[in-house]
Amino acid sequence: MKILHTGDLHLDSPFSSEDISGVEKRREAQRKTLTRIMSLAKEEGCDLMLIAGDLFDSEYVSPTTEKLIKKLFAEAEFPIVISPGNHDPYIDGSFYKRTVFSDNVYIFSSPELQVFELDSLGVSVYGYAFLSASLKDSPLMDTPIPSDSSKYRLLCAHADLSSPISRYAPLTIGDIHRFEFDYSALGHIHNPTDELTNGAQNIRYCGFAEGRSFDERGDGHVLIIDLDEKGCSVTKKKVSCSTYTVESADVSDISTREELVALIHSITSRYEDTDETHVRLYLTGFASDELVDSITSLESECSLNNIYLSIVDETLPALSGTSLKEDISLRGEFYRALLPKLLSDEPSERRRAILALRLGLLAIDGKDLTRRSDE
Ligand SMILES: [Mn+2]
Repeated sequence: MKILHTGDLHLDSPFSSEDISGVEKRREAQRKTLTRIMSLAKEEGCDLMLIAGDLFDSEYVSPTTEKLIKKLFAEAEFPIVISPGNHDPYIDGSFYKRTVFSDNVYIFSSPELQVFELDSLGVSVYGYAFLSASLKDSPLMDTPIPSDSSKYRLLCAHADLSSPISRYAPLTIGDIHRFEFDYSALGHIHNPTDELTNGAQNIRYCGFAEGRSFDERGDGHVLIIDLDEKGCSVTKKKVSCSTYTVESADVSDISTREELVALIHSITSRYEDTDETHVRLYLTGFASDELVDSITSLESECSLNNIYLSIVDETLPALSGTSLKEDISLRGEFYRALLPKLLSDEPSERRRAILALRLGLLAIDGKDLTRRSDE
């Protein structure tokens, strides 16, 4: 049998770093990704879909999203099992509780282990629901293991395997092995690693399907599971509409705005043929004040149709290098005092120190600081 495993879509996320039109665009992309997922399940001939929590980002679900989900779920010719997570708990007034879904939709509603017996598929799907933003006990911990059955035994759960004291359903690998699930479809960790599941092929986090920020970089996927008596094989399928990516460039050899524009274009052009891409570009090295002043205006100028560019200025003042190090005046003393922080591994500390150096040098030179107040 074939299963599509997804979760952590966080539909209707706030996208608070975007402007109003940007927010609606990103939410639309999330809906498009869900539509792609449903089409993929059909194309792949999936018998079952498992949604391992955080389908929604919060209690708030927009009317557009509600309508789309009801339609997509009703059109699906396979059962859909949902286990509500910490972002979309099963509570009074929630979309899950107040909506009348088509008969193929099964939603867990208890923090204790429940089961949906899908006899026509020969499958028992175990799971549970978050009833609030946390679920402190492992729902598998004190629960008797189900007696033998000829059916496939699956788990669909929003759970945190990373810590036994997590507030987000702290299951352990041992818990899962004890139940001898043929496949465990997990949600909650958006960038999963193999260590979390001890590399087990049949215990998987789906990861994010559509990135929402620079913390979720690269393509988003769902998992397609082929399950038979011998075991399961898992394939990742790309479904995301847009991606987030991080680049950096040293500008030390650049002296004019035109050269900087050319450098930025050489980076963004790598993404010209991709879907919508959000590029965060860190500029490093040494830059003159004039070059630094031009950076803000470059963001929109260098953003192409499908590329949204944000530039983070991490450059050091061009004068600083060796000349400041050996400067015997207050300028040199100021630079040397800041140097440990300028070289800090902590990005926020480094950024603050760079800003302090720029402003400090301007102040020492008796220059006007107000034109830089936007920083
Ligand atoms: Mn999540």
